[in-house]
Amino acid sequence: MNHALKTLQQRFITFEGIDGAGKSSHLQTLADWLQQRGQSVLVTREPGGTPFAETLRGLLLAQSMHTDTEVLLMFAARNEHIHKVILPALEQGSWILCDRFTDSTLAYQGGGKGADLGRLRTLARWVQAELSPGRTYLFDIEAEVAAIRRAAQRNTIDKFEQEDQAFFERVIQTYRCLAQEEPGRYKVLNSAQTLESVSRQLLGDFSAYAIPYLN
Ligand code: Z5A
Repeated sequence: MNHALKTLQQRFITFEGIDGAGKSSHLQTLADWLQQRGQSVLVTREPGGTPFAETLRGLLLAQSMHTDTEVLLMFAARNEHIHKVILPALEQGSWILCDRFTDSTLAYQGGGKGADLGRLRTLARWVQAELSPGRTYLFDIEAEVAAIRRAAQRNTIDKFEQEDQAFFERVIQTYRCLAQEEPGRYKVLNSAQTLESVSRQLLGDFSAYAIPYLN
């Protein structure tokens, strides 16, 4: 592997989980932690992160489409995001905190909707080449608990949030398998605990992980 990229991508951190797991809340906690230490931080999300990819996000979250179309649009948005935002920011020495990345496609389109994982991985290799997150946090929570949190919070719901509980159970099970496959990259956080407790788990792990990569 390209040695320079291998070092740079240790600052590429992704946040994963089913909706309502709390990843967006904790992403901001980590951004604040890094900024307080004088680090350059870019907060971004998928699908999205560039004007064009945000346009695709609008379609993906609102329109019904064939699962393969959904997969291809997710990777099209990701390709833009990688080339226009992620790689340039890594080259400038920034930390990147990204709300969802390819693991979401494996979990939602693969686990949730039954798209073939082998084909998804082929597309991931094509689009990402050697790029991979250095650390991925999985906010692990039972689908039932996440649904209660979502119901308490939301006024409007997008296409994915209309899926039933069995769908979200398949998604979280897929995430758990992915985490077992790559224990060096993944850190699983028990997100059923209080916000404070989840923050402690996150910052406890991250402060140890980040030592070699802080400027
Ligand atoms: N998607 C896909 O299918 N394939 C892909 O490849 C990609 C995405 C990249 C948009 O994602 C959709 O795209 C997503 C998957 C699909 N759809 N779904 N469903 P998104 O990330 O933009 O949307 P989201 O997943 O719905 O995330 P969110 O709204 O940002 O939710 P969250 O990050 O999981 O949770 P939160 O907003 O931080 O917290 C939810 C609420 O719970 C909030 O009121 C918090 O205050 C509360 N909360 C959080 N933690 C706690 C604890 N510990 N205790 C009590 N209450 C808590």
